[in-house]
Amino acid sequence: VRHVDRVVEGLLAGRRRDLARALTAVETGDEAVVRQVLAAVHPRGGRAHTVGVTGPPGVGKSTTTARVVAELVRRGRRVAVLAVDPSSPFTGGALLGDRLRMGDVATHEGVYIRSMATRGHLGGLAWAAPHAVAVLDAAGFDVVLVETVGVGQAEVEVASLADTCVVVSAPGLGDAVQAAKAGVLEVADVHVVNKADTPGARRTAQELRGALQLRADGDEGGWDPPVLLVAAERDQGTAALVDQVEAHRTWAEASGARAVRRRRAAAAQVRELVLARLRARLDPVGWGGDALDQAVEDVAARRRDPYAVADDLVDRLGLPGGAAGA
Ligand SMILES: Nc1nc2c(ncn2[C@@H]2O[C@H](COP(=O)(O)OP(=O)(O)OP(=O)(O)O)[C@@H](O)[C@H]2O)c(=O)[nH]1
Ligand SMILES: [Mg+2]
Repeated sequence: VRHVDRVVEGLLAGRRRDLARALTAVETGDEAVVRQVLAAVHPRGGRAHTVGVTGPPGVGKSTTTARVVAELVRRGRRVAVLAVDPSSPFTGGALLGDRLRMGDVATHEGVYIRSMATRGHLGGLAWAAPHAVAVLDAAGFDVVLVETVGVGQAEVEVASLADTCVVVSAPGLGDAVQAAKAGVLEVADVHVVNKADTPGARRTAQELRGALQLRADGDEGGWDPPVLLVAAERDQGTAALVDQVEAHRTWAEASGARAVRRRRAAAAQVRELVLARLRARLDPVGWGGDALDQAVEDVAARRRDPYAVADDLVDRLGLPGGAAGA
């Protein structure tokens, strides 16, 4: 597709309109377009520091992100924000809300803010978000912040794909126990207990430190995730937060932890694409259609056993080595 080349050229040259087009392409475009964009941006990426910001709904992720952006701008960085909204198929409302929260900083020329809806898109969040990050990375931003609501496995996965992951909680809202349930404690490199201006914040931080201590044995070695009290609305604790985010970056780069994490992210992406291709090859043999329906009937009616049916379906793919995965 020829116009994709022009779009990629434009985004590499720093044209915002083309950046927006490329993001729309990887978010909603067909596979041929996504491939073309990725082929162009992937080799040019890897320089940006990607930072995940996650946590339960309403804890202050967007407010905190806005403060972090402002502080990074003060430090001379070019910053992109990808606000992933898992609940709404329409980006309009979320985008407007986040823009408002971002305030003046949203209009700074070194800042780019983009919301991304996830529901209703083929492949979902885990598939589209890394592509969008790759585009922003190639566009030359120093830092790419990805805000996701840490409620589901997919969101946690996206957060864990970042170089540095900030997990936000707040007293009453995402306390330590809730966070542990959602599986977000493990992915945190920096913990923020936001709304430090409200009662209970200190205790929430204490509980969190206690919960972390229980898990501390046999951790990554060398990085001890700090628990920071922040009052994002009053812009208190924000500079300390940015200090820790940058300290984690320095540590991860020097220790090799970043390389390990990026390799893991690459593995997850490749694995997902391979599985998607295998699924696509099942389609012509009636995967999800006649052949599968028939197989399910046979198993349910006890005419055949599930292993025999699975072997049979995989056999029809004609992969070398056959189906029996023994
Ligand atoms: N008291 C207090 N309220 C805060 C603070 N930071 C954010 N809030 C409020 O908490 C509410 C949620 O803030 P957001 O930044 O939208 O939180 P969020 O985590 O991004 O929310 P979702 O994206 O909807 O999950 C808003 O009403 C904010 O004004 C803070 O430091 N102190
Ligand atoms: Mg938000």
